[in-house]
Amino acid sequence: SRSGPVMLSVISNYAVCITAHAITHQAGYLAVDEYVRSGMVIGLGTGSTAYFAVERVGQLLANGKLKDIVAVPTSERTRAHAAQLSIPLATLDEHPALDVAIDGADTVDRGTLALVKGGGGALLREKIVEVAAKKLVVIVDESKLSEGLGPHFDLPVEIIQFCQTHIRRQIEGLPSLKGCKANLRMPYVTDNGNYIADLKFDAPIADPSQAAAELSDTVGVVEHGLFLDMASVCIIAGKDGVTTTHA
Ligand code: ABF
Repeated sequence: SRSGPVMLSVISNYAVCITAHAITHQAGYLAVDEYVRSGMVIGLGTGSTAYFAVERVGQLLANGKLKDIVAVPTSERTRAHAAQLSIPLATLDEHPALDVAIDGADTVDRGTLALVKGGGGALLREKIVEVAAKKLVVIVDESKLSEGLGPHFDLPVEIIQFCQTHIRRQIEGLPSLKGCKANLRMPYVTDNGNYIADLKFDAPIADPSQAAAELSDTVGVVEHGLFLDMASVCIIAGKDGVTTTHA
């Protein structure tokens, strides 16, 4: 019968999920334990790894080990999670300078800690919050590490809805992105009411700084998921434990 192998595959996928969950949990908790102190203004990231950092802040506030924290969330999802844990929330309008921000990533370049972010669709709020932080602590599992950026995970770019096909064609024609395919993420609208184009590459982006500049100069692009020269620390959860790399 076919049920045996199917069942085995379900069980082994479940085991992989549990393992990934357990290791990213450690990275999220460690980031808070190492880098968040009472009295800080902190940025809270988005995604399944950042979820654990939010959870840890909530725990430490509840048991009194952290006090006087103010948090700026990077998405409506994170805002709701933090509010549920009674974490005091604010915006950059009230607190324009953050002590630290903690967030996940879709790709981390091993050599430079340059990041691709935005798989979760929150890249614009993540970037505006995280550039305001003195320190950006990135938390990932080891599957996110790569040599260079591009083929490992499609590069998300937030674009306006108006003339989205034209904007995607403009992006595909940028000199530093030649050969990429800008696919519209459907159905998806960001917290800011925009669309996401996911850029697919066959080879690593040769010059990420140039690509970032060309994307930023494209009319209709709101923000892109290249986070260059931003991460100070990367906490990496692997099957043999958690390691920390500094930029
Ligand atoms: C955020 O969540 C994003 O920038 C990134 O797209 C995503 C990573 O999610 P996960 O930790 O669930 O893989 O950090």
